Amino acid sequence: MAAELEVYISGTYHKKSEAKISVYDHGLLYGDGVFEGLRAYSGNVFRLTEHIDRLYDSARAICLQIPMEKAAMAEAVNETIARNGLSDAYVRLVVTRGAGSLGIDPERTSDPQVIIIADHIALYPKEMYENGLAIITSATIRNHPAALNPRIKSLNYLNNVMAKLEGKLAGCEEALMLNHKGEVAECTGDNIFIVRRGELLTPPIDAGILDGITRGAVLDLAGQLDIPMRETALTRHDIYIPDECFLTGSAAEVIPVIRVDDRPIGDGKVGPVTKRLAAAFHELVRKS
Ligand code: PXG
Repeated sequence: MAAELEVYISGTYHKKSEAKISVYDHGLLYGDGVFEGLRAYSGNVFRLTEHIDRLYDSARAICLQIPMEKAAMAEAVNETIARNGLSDAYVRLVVTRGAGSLGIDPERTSDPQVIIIADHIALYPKEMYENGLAIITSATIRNHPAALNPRIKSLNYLNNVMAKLEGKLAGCEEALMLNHKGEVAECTGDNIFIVRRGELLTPPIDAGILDGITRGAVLDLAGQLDIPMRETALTRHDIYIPDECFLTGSAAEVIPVIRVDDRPIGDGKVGPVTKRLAAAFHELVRKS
């Protein structure tokens, strides 16, 4: 596409190079805001309603009033994709607390900003979808639910950024985060699943994780494919001994994991249940 992408900011479109937000915005100053990452396939946003519901729930949890109705938000997302001539796209929806005076107090702000970016995303190289990803367990734990609940997709991702950095420094594209109890939570931007003796296992939401929309879709697919599944607390032990392991996320989709902390998972190759679910997921998003 020749034309420069356009970004939606609170009702108007700006060229990507000119799309700007105030340096006094508390989204920048304090990470005070929420976001969503969505995918469109052939012009259709996958599970748009669920993403918008989660965005409004995140906002509500931090007492941030989004200055538009959900229906208008959905329309703005679709319009941003269409206006940019995109059909397969990644959409980043951001709502900031807005510009204010210095000081943490959210009451010192006014005018929350709604930003919609439609662009492309490539989180992992194609080769890793075929042959699997190596991950490490990060020493950085997931946010304690009593501090900043991981269900809130807030602009405070520094904890996850630090864990991702640990992964990168160890030569891995993703890193597993444990929760404050030492149980498996999720990766920095993806939920985690394992397969053990034919059963699909994933940590429950109360392990302190994001209620992933791809995670939910994969659990639905497992039900439809008669793959036994359970949401259950997992430890590092469980993650070291399964037959298969994979991650899910809007950006990542379904990506196999073949090594954890340098230990091979199963036979070190992408397993059959992972392949089945990845194929079913691709079919689902393409007909959504
Ligand atoms: N856990 C965390 C911490 C996430 O941030 C997921 C799980 C997967 O959730 P969904 O609903 O997407 O299945 C996420 C989502 C990025 C990027 O830019 C990250 C996500 C989504 C889109 C883009 O790295 N993470």
